[in-house]
Amino acid sequence: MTAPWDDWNHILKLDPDKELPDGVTYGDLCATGTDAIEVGGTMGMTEENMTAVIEACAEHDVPLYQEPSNPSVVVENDALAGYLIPTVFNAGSPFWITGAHKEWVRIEGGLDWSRTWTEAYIVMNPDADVAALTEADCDLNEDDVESYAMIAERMFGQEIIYVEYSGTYGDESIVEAAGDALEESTLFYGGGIHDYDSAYRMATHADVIVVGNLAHDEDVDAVRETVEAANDA
Ligand code: 1GP
Repeated sequence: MTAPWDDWNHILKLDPDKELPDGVTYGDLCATGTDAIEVGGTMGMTEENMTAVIEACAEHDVPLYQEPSNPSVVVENDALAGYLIPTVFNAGSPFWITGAHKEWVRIEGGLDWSRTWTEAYIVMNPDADVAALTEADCDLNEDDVESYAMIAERMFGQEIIYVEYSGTYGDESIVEAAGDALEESTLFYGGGIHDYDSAYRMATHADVIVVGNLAHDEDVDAVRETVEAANDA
């Protein structure tokens, strides 16, 4: 079975609650060569701001995914290639493991299963909003992360394992350990990628790197460099 992300190296994650830098458009970001755009964020998500970003990207030729952060913001839009639903394996609150999901499956109209997948997050930056919200236990060493990656793949059948350092550049040896633990699943890495070198280094350990803040903070050339690095690695 092939999955959409089998051939991806790079994802651009756009946060509907954040502005773009002056002079940068969603079209510019879609044209960076990134393999997919993920629309999502932790705080301040509404159906309206999600929809605005989805519509701004829809006219450009790049696969578009929504990553809803809670059941109330799932947007039904034909422009979406799909939904990537997070589940946080090291969450302290079960709401972020299965609780939100039990609400997701009964949203009005139901989930479109043919376009819905999950991402098994391992949240690693204790200072990130996502860590606070999910009460994640981020005090994890290589062995812990390797074990989480292994159970996510082999016990829970997760196709995407996502080592998330949102807002800070992660520990490469931990990301490498997660990669080594996986046989078939795809490893996403996100957090603190800010230039060619940081993108290249993490892309040697992860199958797909996710770039977020850079798109909101720097010129589009900086984003383009991370795409090049992901493809070079
Ligand atoms: C956030 O993993 C992504 O969910 C990307 O992180 O914003 O630090 O690039 P940054």
